[in-house]
Amino acid sequence: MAKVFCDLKTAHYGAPGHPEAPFRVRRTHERLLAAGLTPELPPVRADAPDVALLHGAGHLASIASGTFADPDTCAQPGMDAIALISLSGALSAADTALAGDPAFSLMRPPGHHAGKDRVAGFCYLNNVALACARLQKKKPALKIAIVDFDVHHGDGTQSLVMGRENTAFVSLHQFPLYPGTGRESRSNCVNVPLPEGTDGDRYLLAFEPALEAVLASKPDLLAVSAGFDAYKEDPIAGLKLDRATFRDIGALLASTRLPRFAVLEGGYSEDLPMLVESFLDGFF
Ligand code: Q9C
Ligand code: ZN
Repeated sequence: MAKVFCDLKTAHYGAPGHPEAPFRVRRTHERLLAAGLTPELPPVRADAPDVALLHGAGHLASIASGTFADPDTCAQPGMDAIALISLSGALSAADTALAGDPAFSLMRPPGHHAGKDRVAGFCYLNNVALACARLQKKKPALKIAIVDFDVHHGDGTQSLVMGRENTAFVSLHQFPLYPGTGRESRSNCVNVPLPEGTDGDRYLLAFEPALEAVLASKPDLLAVSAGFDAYKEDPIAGLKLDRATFRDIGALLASTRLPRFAVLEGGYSEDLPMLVESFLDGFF
């Protein structure tokens, strides 16, 4: 049985007018319920040792105290606890995938811009990279391919997995766009920069070989950074995917028949709930 993990306790934070807003999880949760998916609380509770697998010793404390400087990423009281709950969803989804069921973490904040000692681009802890590191701590031989279809380059994830054994990373993203990296591939990291205006058909033409490229490493499991900001109506980016393309992306990932989990990254349009539903339609 496919599983969705969600904890609405984390849905309240945010600064007025900020795109990474509570409606994203609240309304998507409602929509998935209506579609017959029943989100569960994450059974795994993330804590400091899970973070220390990849982040620096002072990272959680700097999230708590808000002593980081990123104009896009809010400092809020209790942000360390909120980020840990979001991480819990990713850890639970990863465990579920390893046990054989596809899973999705419907949580915020997102994670793929977070680096070792770096909060950035609405991200505090790198949920996907940490979930993979934790799986590989339990099973060192486990080969993982991370697929990032958020419209922004997964720079934090790339920085944390570059050269890492048993891990391959592929990111498709609008380029140039924030964060400005990801123009070329290097080592175990495949980057597919796409021009502004790229539509769903052209996106899928790029997605299939990109997926093939990381499948060449013969992964045992897929970890997916699922951002929905490549959507044509997204307020902060310029690709032109429609809802059907997100179903196709999910179906292509599912067609690998590999154990798999996905974690919500970006996606800021009012249509996010239906985009997530379409993606899960293909992915589960
Ligand atoms: N200061 C995610 O989608 N925009 N993050 C910067 C120039 C930052 C997006 C604009 C966008 C971050 C997870
Ligand atoms: Zn994004």
